[in-house]
Amino acid sequence: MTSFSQSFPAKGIGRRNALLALACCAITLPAVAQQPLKTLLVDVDHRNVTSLDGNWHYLVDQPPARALYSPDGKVNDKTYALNTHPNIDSGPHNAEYDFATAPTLKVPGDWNTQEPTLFRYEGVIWYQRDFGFEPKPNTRTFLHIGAANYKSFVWVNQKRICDHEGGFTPFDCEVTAALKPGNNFVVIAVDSTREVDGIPSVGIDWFNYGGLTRDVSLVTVPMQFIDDYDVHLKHGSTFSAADAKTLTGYVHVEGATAGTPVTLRIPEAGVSTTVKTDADGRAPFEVKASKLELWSHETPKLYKVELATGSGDQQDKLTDDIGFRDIRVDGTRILLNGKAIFLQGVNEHAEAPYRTGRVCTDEDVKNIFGFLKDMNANFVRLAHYPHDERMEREADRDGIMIWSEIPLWQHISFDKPEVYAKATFMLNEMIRRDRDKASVILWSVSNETPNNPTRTQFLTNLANEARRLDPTRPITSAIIGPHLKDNKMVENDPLTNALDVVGQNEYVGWYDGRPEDADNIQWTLPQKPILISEFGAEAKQGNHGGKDQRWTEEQQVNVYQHQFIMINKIPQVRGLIPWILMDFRSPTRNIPKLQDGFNRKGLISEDGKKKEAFYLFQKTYKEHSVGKAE
Ligand code: GCB
Repeated sequence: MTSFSQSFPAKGIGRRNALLALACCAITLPAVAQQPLKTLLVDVDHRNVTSLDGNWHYLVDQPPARALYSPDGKVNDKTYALNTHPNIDSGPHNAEYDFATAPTLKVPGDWNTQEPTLFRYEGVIWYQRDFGFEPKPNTRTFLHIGAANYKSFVWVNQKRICDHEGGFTPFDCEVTAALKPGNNFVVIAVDSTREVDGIPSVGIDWFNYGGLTRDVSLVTVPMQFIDDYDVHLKHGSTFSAADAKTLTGYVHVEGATAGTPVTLRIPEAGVSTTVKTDADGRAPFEVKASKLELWSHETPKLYKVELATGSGDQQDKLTDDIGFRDIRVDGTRILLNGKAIFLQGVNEHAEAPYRTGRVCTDEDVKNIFGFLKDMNANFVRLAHYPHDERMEREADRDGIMIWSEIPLWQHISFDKPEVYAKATFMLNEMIRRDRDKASVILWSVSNETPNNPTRTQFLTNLANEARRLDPTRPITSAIIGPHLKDNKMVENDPLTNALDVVGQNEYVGWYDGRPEDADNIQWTLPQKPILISEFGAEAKQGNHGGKDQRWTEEQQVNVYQHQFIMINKIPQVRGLIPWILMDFRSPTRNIPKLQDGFNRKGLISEDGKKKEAFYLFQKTYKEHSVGKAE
């Protein structure tokens, strides 16, 4: 529990105590026996797949989850995973569960908002569904799970296939050997229990929605197949718009022997080339486009990229829609295609507008982007974990830039090597899924972590790992502290040294001081691009009163107006990211009538009603009246 005894710059004593209390009472469950999964398929949403979305039977395995975990903490393969039908009416009485007659939950979807009795349930739920399948010779089949919160244990036809830890990134389990012609079934136990050594850990300020929260499918591919690729504009030491025509990257062919040909075609850009894999199945390339329009907020141009390897029935062919652009930091500026930009953004949790629950449909994404466009935003921070891939797809099409982060939130067990290993898994999965999305301009490694040497070392290593995985994007993190003292705020967290762009969270006017204190604050900040990555105040939509009256829309506006005065005086601020677009569920927000289980810092209520502060940002962003690109 070292991480919880470390000193942490809490914004409010009450909040801090709440986190500590959660930490003491958490039960530590057995760690998942996670093996690095062999592969992770990218671009699954463009492949021809067999969708397993729809109704799945479910059974609740209430804590201590004795069907899933044996008393020694091991995962039990011989209970519900077998999906045997019990002799309920006759014969020897052998088992007391039955999926066939069990109720169903929709996949994708969290369980909490689908069934009232599961609303506050945190624990294990077993999912089961039948599916028909006709295996084809010389193919391999993967079960692709878009995300399941938090741990998953997967069986197909009674065989344990894989385990996965991490609630917000995709994973693939190979099921080729387990499938048979005709009827098959899959059983997935999902455990949403928070753990001290999990990422995130136990104390979070959002709702821990459990379940198979994203799309599930079966993906059949030839014996050698494209499982990963990176096609991007060459990222040299300098950028010149006139020369920006070279595309580079790699295509990885799983199972390929050295010398396997791979073709890359982008007809509209005049690209057509064939390259060969090395002994690791990786085919690096560098190719010149005859013409190339760069992706930007104003011109979100996407190209059809075609990749292919193999021939006849062993051909694997993929298409993707990819934009090409250059993002880099120069001194205190952020340059997109060589041009200094100012990010007019907002934070967003993956909370579905109107219906509430985890975002998982096209409709949810359409509603969120409707708000972003209405607000005149060009940027969104997807807090505090990777969101549904639909978000990046829509952002690519709409020209909205994205900050994407892993759920390394506040206190986690920074002293444990196994937690570092988990963090690198999650980072890998996030970058791998979205590295070909032009909209993603920043990877973030963490949010508001306690300032101490163990943490700093952990996150410095992680930031370097992110750069190793993707040398083309700046790395950031949201930092909290300093606190207001004598009109001064001095940011001296050494973690800033490891970052290209510094996310500065601060809540002057809400957790810290009075709104008007902001006017005279003198900030000392690193000479790097700074994004004010969280700031704001709570207001209950429809609650009106004086500008100094807490919880009113007027006070929320007042806080932001004073923030704007302060921000306009900080020369290296390159973006505004108010906390937060929409009110979101958080079980720790327990003031009746005002919060009712929601964090009310939204500019919009959970049922889609805009607060006054929304209109303030709409106008400010339209007029570009706060902040400068250089
Ligand atoms: C923060 C956290 C965010 C919280 C927010 C708040 O600093 O990063 O996750 O929800 O403050 O409302 O307190």
